[in-house]
Amino acid sequence: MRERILNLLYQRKKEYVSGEELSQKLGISRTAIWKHIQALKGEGYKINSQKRSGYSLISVPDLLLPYEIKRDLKTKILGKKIYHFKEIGSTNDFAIKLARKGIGEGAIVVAETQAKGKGRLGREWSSPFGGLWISIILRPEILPTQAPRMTIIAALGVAKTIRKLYPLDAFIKWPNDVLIRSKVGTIRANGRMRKKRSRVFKKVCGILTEMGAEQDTVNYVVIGIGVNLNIDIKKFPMEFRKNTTSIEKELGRKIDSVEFTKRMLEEIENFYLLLKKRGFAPILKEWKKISATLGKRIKAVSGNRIIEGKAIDIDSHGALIIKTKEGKKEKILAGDVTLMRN
Ligand code: BT5
Repeated sequence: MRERILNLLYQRKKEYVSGEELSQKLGISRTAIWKHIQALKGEGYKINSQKRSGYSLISVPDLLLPYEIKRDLKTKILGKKIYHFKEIGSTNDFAIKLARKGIGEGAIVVAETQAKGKGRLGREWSSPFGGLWISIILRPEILPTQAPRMTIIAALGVAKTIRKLYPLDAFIKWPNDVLIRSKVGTIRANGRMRKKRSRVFKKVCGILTEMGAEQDTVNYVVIGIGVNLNIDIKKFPMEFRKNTTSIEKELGRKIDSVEFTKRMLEEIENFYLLLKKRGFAPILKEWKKISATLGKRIKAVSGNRIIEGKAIDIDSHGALIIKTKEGKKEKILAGDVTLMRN
């Protein structure tokens, strides 16, 4: 009901809509309307009330509220159910609980900040206010070994969203990072500082895919996506600040987080539907076009294996193929990759 009231006010933003009209259109009493309006104000919506004229929506809070994400969202699956938190431990942990309880695919969990954001292998994910910390629950018909495909779909969705919405060069670093190559860097040449196209790639997004599976069946996949949107880099710990960026930092202005979230969900869903319809090959083709890994000299750490060489391909499971100096081809399904200077 609250969503419907908001939508009516939103359609005539800054005008007044009478309590009478709302009550008639929605089939509830004027007192009930008033109560919902109070609740919306409590959530941060600025709504003017005037006895004679009714209600007028002045502004919406700068939060990733479900009503805002759902408005005009063009997805069939993703975001049908949205759980929103001002603060949570980890959106992935909450999403896993929901998935185990049997929630349908497409539900999402989003938080303004996470106290215990998780990276891979028990690492911490810094999640200050201003970022997008979101988990998507899916139930794909894939083999457990094909789960890396879901990370690739999410990374593609994020990178495409950044490229479509802003004049930024977003790339994907295998397996789970989205990086931005700063357009301009300053270098010292012949004793003078000069502006140059930078070769530096910085992390703007990380993805953590977790799944519940039995033998050959995947019960659920939770794709956790963290994107640094409107974040001042100084909010990040010193240890990884140098290699980290945010959309705000790259653009030099704040962006509309709700718009980003909607477009990102749409992009990810498109790739998910493409996977269901046409398999992994077209996804891989898209991925390769914006890979920051392929063709590069890299150092990969996977479990206790350390492999140096040139990243030459991704196979149909999403595994990275590396050609070593000795000409041997090695394959890794999961791990950390460092890009070396070519
Ligand atoms: C990742 O791990 O990149 C996966 C991050 C997934 C975060 C999302 S947010 C929503 C959902 N809920 C969760 O609890 N998690 C997911 P990994 O590749 O292991 O990278 C972790 C490393 O990235 C850390 O050790 C830091 O060096 C660095 N890091 C931490 N926070 C960062 C940030 N906000 N931006 C860029 N780098 C960060």
